[in-house]
Amino acid sequence: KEQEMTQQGFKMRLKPGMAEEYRRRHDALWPELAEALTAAGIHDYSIFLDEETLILFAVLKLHPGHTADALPGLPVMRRWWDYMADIMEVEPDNRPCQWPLRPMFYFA
Ligand code: RM4
Repeated sequence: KEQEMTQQGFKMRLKPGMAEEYRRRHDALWPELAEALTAAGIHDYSIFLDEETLILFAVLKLHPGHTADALPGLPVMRRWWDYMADIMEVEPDNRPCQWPLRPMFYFA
């Protein structure tokens, strides 16, 4: 069977008035976090903001054999989530509230 590229979409939510700060922090993504995402098999990762609802729409691709499920156990991921917790809606442990999105269309 041909190995398929997996694509995932999900949403998160920004706190009001934080768009510029969110953008600033992601423009300066920590190199060690970028390395961890790449090592986990994540690529082509984009986040868009719906200014009206403050929904952050994320879409990413996962290489076959990815280890994205292990990311929450990495100290650098936890440090990033702690750092972001003041500007995003988060769970009690500071991971961002995250809602999966249903794939409806893909055009390659
Ligand atoms: C996001 C949030 C996500 C992380 C990206 C890089 O705002 O923390 O969990 O994958 O940053």
